[in-house]
Amino acid sequence: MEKIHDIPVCFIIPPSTFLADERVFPFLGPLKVAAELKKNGNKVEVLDLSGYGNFEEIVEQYVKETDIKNFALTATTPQIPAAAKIVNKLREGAPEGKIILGGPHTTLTYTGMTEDLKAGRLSRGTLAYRQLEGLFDKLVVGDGELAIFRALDPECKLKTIDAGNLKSPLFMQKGTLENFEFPARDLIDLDSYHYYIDGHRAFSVIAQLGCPFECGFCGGRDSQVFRVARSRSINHVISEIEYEVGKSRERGNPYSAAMFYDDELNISPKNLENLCQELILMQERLGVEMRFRGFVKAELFTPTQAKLMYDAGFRMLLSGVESGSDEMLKTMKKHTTSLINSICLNYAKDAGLKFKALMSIGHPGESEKTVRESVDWVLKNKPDDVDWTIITQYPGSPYFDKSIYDDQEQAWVYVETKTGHKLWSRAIDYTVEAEYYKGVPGDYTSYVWTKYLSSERLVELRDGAEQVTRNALKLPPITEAAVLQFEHSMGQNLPRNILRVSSIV
Ligand code: B12
Repeated sequence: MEKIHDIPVCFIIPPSTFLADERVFPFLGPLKVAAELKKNGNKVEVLDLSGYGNFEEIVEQYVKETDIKNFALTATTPQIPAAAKIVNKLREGAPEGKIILGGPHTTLTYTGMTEDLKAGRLSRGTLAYRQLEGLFDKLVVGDGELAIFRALDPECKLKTIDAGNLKSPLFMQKGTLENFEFPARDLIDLDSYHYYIDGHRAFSVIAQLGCPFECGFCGGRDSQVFRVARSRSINHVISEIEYEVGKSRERGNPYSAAMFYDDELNISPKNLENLCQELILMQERLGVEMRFRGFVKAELFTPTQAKLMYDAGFRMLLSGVESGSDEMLKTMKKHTTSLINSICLNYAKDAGLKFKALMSIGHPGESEKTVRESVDWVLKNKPDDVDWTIITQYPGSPYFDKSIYDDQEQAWVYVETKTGHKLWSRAIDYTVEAEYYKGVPGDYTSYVWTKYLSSERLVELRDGAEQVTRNALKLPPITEAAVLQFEHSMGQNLPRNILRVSSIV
């Protein structure tokens, strides 16, 4: 019988055509899973389709040329339509192949389904997960590092491999994260990704998984894999950064900055302190001054953290201010107030750190008045940068999972139990509609509405808020960034920049 290490696997990263620029930072999740297979001796390839408009043609040609029969896809919710198109091409070209899906959409719709089962109802999570069951041979929920071996095992007859909860032997328990490989960034064309922090070339890293908070709009609040904060030792994080800086120097395109994608860097203040101290020592060792960027939770932020972060090389912090209305902050369960957010911003500024306020509108009960309060917060507190978004109900978020169908409105409605505020959202077929989230500036659509604000009015208010605040802060208007499309003509060999073959075969 075929041993698992004899099974070659091609990971496929679907494009995110709704984003203005898809080559900013790569997806680390599938690269972590690929790294485990590589270590096991499997032949591993990665087809990174980020930025390719003609991705279906690429898949078609790839399947013709390769002898690989097992495909492992990753997807967030808005990538599912592209993933579904890829599956069609794989089924046509390699009908005997096994197609596995992992990543946030699988994990979060499965959690939604589990919540539905507990509540004895049939709801949106279940419907979305059932669609995936129809499309894929295997679905991996949660951490893929161990679960991929189960998914590839010919003996395993399960459709769903659940590694998303603490009880699963496939869940990476706290204290074990150091046992796993760094993401196999060498399997993609890393140098085609570009981001600069303070003029320093940057890559992305995730030091800590999970966030214990309960924000209504955030995916995974009922999912242990997203909710349980799991840190790895600071030494392990530092080793990953040093390793990537070293590799980038070898490639002649050195990094001297890193973007931390932890949900919140200061969930454990002690960890943040250690991280900053070790970052300082690492820069001495490497003989380079580096820059860092990351997210903080306002109510946990202190002047000591601000100073240490500055000393370590952080220059810009991002924080989910979300709203200037205390009523909205309470409704979305943010555990902050507009005053707490102002204090956080001032701590950052006093330490010399720039502050980017992430604002969102379209929460349950949002009105002209609450949006005005948000605009006023920005005008009064003068962050260095600001981002305005309209809330989307993504699977796995309480706004999504706890919605019920409103026959009168013919839409899903979420009711916040304490304030009684409501948020409606249009039903979406996740396998075909990616356009419901627009990442391209100037091209927004709102799929939510409140008692006081229609979808159209939310779009007007978002655009207005962005214009007024950016003018006042003297920030340039957000224009559509140059859209990078990596075209590929049929009849040519696959360009080597999208396909890297692991040396271990
Ligand atoms: C970094 C990040 C981004 C970055 C970079 C994205 C990128 N190219 O990597 C940016 C800023 C661009 C971004 C954008 C968006 N993001 Co984002 N992002 C994140 C964040 C903070 C970290 C992702 C990460 O690196 N995680 C660590 C890795 C190790 O975990 P992982 O990717 O989940 O992979 C593990 C498992 O899922 C699984 N797995 C993954 N793929 C596969 C494949 C196989 C075959 C297997 C077996 C297993 C497997 O194994 C992996 C290892 O354990 C997460 C939140 C989080 N903490 O995870 C949100 C998150 C993924 N983003 C989210 C959202 C909503 C978005 C946007 C739609 C937001 C927006 N409004 O713009 C866009 C869309 C992006 C897209 N292309 O689809 C949601 C997804 C919700 C959903 N229902 O899909 C998340 C979960 C945040 C949240 N809690 O709500 N994001």
